[in-house]
Amino acid sequence: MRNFDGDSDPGETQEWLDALDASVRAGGKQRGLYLLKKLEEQAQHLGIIAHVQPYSAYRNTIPLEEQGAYPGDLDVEERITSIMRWNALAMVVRANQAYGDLGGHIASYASAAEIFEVGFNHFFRAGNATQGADLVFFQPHSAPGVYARAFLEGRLREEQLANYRQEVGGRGLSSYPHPWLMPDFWQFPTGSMGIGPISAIYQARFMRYVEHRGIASMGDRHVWGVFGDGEMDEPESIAALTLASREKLDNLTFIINCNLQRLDGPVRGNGQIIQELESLFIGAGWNVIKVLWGSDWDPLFARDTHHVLLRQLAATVDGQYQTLGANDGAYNQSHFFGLDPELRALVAHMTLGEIDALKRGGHDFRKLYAALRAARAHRDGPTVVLAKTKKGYGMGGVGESRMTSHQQKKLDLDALKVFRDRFGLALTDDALAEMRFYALPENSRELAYLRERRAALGGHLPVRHDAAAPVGIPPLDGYARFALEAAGHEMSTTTAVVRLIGNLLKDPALGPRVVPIVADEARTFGMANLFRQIGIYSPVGQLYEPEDAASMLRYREAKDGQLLEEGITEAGALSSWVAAATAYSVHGVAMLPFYIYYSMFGFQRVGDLIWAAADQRSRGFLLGATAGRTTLGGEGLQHQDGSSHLVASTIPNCRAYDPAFAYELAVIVDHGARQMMERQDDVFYYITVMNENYPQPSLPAGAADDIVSGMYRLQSTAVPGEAAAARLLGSGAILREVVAAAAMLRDDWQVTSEVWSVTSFSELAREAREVERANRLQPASSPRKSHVEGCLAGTAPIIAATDYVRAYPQLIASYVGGRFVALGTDGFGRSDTRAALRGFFENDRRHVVVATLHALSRQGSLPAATVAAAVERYEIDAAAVAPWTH
Ligand SMILES: Cc1ncc(C[n+]2csc(CCOP(=O)(O)OP(=O)(O)O)c2C)c(N)n1
Ligand SMILES: [Mg+2]
Repeated sequence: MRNFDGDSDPGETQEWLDALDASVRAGGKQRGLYLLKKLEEQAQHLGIIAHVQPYSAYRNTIPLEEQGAYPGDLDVEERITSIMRWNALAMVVRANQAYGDLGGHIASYASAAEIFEVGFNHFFRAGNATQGADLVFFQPHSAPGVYARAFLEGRLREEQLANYRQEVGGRGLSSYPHPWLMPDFWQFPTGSMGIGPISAIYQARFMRYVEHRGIASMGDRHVWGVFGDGEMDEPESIAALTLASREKLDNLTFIINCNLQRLDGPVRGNGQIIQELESLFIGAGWNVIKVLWGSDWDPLFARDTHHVLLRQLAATVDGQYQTLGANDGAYNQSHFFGLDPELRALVAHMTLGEIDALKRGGHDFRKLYAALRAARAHRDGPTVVLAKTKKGYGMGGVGESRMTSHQQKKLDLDALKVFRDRFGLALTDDALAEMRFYALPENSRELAYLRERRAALGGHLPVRHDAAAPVGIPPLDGYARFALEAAGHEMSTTTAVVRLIGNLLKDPALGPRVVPIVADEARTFGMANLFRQIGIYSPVGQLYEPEDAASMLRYREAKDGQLLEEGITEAGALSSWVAAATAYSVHGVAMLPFYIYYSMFGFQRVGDLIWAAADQRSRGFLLGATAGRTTLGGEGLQHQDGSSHLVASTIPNCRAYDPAFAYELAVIVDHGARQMMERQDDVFYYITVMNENYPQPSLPAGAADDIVSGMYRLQSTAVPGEAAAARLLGSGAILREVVAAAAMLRDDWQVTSEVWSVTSFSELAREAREVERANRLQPASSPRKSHVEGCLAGTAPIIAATDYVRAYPQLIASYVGGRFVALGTDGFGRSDTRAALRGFFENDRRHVVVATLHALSRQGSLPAATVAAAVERYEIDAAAVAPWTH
């Protein structure tokens, strides 16, 4: 025997191997396993290894003997799959031939077709009378394959396929899975890599939560996620793997399409992504099933008694596998099998054509079926199926295992002919040239099979539902009385919102549907009382005596706990929030999640997850706490948020508010809860709450509607009946600076002003934009006026101060008359007292006064000397450099 891999004594090695073989023959696999464990212990004792490599040989996990029979009709399934391949390809090529650069991908679905088809024909279940559907996350750029199937099933029309990626006007199909754009079809947006995997895990987890809390039964519904091997590099893809095993989520299966390539080239050219992923998942506690080689390899492995083949497979890096994949049988014979005489002998009986046709496991229905069945049957933990495939499988010289496979979207006639012949498609040259879609004849065996399989699995997939029963919200003046009638009582808006949630939790109808979520900040926000009151969700309850068992606020974990304490993972907490916020659709049960977090770690940290939440029509509250760049005093540059409201304003279905007072907050929460739970609008709310304690006034009569619209007049220092000289706008905690400034203007400079509390510049701007557009496009109709125009008519200057960057209040600048001056917190935050920070960022009362005087002097209402006098009087350092420069 050769010295293949540094073996210094092959004879001795063989003796050990023979001994193991003999033991397994005599005592069975368990005996073999026992011996290996003992050897491993001994090896650790001798210090040879610290721990064993967590990966297995480069072969299929499920041995042939355990594979079992295939329950489907392989011939029919092959034919159907070929047709899917063609229609998916035609869809993309047509979109690009006719319209230039609409994009789209062929090679990914080409590699995933068998994975999808085994799922669709045998595993992915639609809902029935007794339980809901499985949740399936589809690899986004394989969407054409899902459309191709829906077309064959008669769910999509030819015209829709022909308009792939032409969505304007509602004719065509989304590039990727987008529930916002195809609300009856797609459930989960996966187009941004990494979001699918983390979301799938938290959806599977939330199903357990819902069941353990007795809200709905999940039966044996399963979550399937088909993801790319390149995608697994995203932090989000792997961030929650241990949660899935820790909570024993055996309702979850990942299928990773290991085509060894991503967009630019190999995922691990100089290594093996499959082995790497295997180690990762095993380390994270998952059940791993590798599907590497197709059935035609089985006889080769059976004859590979000395494991030359296995060793050669193990020694081949992915970059080389790709090259082997791109080349023909002759190349594979000389560059792989020819590397070793014993290996060459193993395939000596095969023609070059047969060698060329050797399939990877991810293209073999039987191997995939066995793996998915084992995954489905696995108990007490999640499973990952690592399916080895070829990118661009069947695309031949233009795309199979090519570096450029991912970008290939135009095929010439010759390439199409090769494709047709490769898959035995009954298409004429004309049909090829015209890229005609292939519809199954009504009386065909294939169509009957397709329908029969889906009927057996409950019906079509994917389907998105939207039919949950509304949930009533209790009367505002009951649960929020403390806020509406605060009468000067001191509290922060964070305290107020926590009290509101606490009160809503007590409502018999709504209470059980409320899902409070934190990322290790419950104590920060004063929510520790909820630990005991509603319990922290844990699938195993509490296996220890908590240190604070005697305390009123004890740390109580419970199987039916209601609070989701996610630990320090904003991505995880947000994914949990999405699972709850889409429960109305995914489970037909409306839930109302409140995820409360450090506002800086929301839109900034996990903004893309929020964007995906918006796409999937999430309904719930995001609470950006300890908000405001100067209001969160001590925490400094990475904690002080000055931008979240600007980002929130860019999300069409996000309604964002920066309330100053507890009553504003209560009115907004109430309105939001009704809009989402009673009216069932597809919106979600973002509300910033602060940790600054101050006296809370009571709700002024008649203000509620305007609070929701975005602004209302809080006070005026003008003589009744006369216009004020200036309008002062404030939001959040900075409103109090503005109120103080109005008094200084009156007392120090005899300037009258109005003070407006702006609860949402983004809502004001949104409505004003709408009105402006309507007036522009329908000039013949009588012009409408927006709320902000109505409030701020006239030409007196407007000074707006917030705790956010100036661009936030400037959202309304173009809709109002009068000079508009914005004060805010542009620049890097830093730690100091609130007063020092407001002085530094120039959004305190003194600066509001100076800005007002300056605006009045510019319009000639005051001498310029007054401005200078104010700068001096308030000891403002006029020579200081601007805050955003340092
Ligand atoms: C967050 C994010 N970054 C980049 C992309 C662009 N992108 C789309 S597909 C892709 C490559 C995917 O490779 P892989 O996951 O291996 O899937 P395959 O197509 O090979 O099956 C990239 C980079 C994206 N969609 N999302
Ligand atoms: Mg890939």
